[in-house]
Amino acid sequence: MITGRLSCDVLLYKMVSSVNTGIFFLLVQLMICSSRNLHATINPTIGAPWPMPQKYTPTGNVYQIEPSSFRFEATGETCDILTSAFARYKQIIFGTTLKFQPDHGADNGNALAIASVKVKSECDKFPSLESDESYDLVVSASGITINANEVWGALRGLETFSQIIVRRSLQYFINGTTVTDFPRFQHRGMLIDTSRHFLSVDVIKEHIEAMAQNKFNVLHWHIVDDPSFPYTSAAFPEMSEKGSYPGAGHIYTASNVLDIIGFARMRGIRVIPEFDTPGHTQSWGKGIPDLLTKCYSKGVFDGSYGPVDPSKNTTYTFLETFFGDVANTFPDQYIHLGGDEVSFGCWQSNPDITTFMSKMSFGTSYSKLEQYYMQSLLNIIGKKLNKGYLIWQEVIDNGAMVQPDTVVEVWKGGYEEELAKVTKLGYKTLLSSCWYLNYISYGDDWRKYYACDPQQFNGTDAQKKLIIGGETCMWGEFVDNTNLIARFWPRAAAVGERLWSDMSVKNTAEAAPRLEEHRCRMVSRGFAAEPVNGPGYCPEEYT
Ligand code: CP6
Repeated sequence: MITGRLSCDVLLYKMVSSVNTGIFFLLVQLMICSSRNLHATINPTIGAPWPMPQKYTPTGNVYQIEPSSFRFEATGETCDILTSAFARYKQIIFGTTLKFQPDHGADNGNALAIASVKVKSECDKFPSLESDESYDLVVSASGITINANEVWGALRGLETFSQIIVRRSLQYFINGTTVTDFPRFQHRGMLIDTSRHFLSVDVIKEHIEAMAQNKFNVLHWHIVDDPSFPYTSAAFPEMSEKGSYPGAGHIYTASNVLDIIGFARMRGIRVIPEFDTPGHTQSWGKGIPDLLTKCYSKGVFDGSYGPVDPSKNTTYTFLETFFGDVANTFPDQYIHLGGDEVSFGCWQSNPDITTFMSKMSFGTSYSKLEQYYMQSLLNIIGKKLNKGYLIWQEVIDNGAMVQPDTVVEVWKGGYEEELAKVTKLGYKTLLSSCWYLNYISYGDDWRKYYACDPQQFNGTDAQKKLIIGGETCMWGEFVDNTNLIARFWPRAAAVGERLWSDMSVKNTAEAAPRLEEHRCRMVSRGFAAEPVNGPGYCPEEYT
């Protein structure tokens, strides 16, 4: 076991024992060591959790755990989420070695056998923006306890518990520890894009499992877009029949979607679908022929289509039925409505739109037309379907009136100004601009993701409180089943720590070895997580 104290003691010993070391160096070293011991983030530490808990205090004591006798015990509320988490974490911690694990119990006086998990309330619901994910974890000679107000905190505590256990030569050790933990931000999301390339249900589940390991709590499912429409709408099944990629199995059936939502719920992860309109909708037009704007060239329909046609009444009756089904299918209180990157060229070319514009007195302002469309859609979702919504920043930039509980996602460059602007208007805000993980480059780019802080902009404390978190995005143009996991992980873990841990946890030199250990931990759990810091290796114990 190496703790900060021990490694400092070793350093001090070396200093003192080298005869010519001056008193000055000794003092400097003493200062560094004592200041390190004041902080919980000690390096290098084996079995250090990622993301770093708010308060993490290893005691320096080490206990052994016997796989054959170890069990979890619920001492408060319990439900399916907790019992399946017990089974899952037993498997994660001891894995298949459980089968041939020799029992060391007889010769170990200091083995811990039971982890007691106490949940005060709320066990069998769906996670939400208001979920309480806080927990305490104590590992001492008198036992292992996890205390949480809600089951969501117990899940995060179980994850931390699984990380501070270290396997060495088929024996399991755990660091004596006191953890008090809660997330810095309530919304810690990851965007996947299943329109540019289809992602299988299995790969999505594998990704959700990796999210849980990194304490992310929102899967932002950008499920449809221009290239394909894999979502099976109960009300309009022709949309996926005609709009999905051809060939077998490029759709998500209703039961696939429920399966993914249920799998995520068990891990305290919300599934927020995005149905992006009025742009990014080419695939919608295959099943619903009159939905999109006909584009004209020299006064005649040229055979191509633009954004959703905002001038027709039928558009809005369609949207109400379509989103009615979406609202029933996805239990989360929020739906992402997109609203980004609307190009006006096709609208400008269409004579019916021109007539509608003058009837509505929009002049030649196509952003007024866009605003009119978004406003009507937001009213359907907010007032008729009683759901909250997330939108991309353009909707606010174009001046639409949105519900006060709207969440605005900032994704463009110049995000500091945009965060200041959107929070000044009083909206809850998410940042994703600095976390586009579909961009890849050679080297340890996790450092730049780690450095980006969503509350670093010019604003009041009240404005900063409106930042509810952030999202890392994996746009799918060059990503499918073959590379989703490796492209996300472990680079996204850097974002995971930024969104979970205290803002003072930002020293990359300190984070680097912990992230390296965490990456090995991901590999040991079967994820194809890439190397992070250049040349290196994972300990044999993890392979
Ligand atoms: N698709 C949709 C995209 C993007 C957006 N919306 C996107 C734009 C620019 C970059 C990456 C992704 N592919 N529907 C913008 C939110 Cl750099």
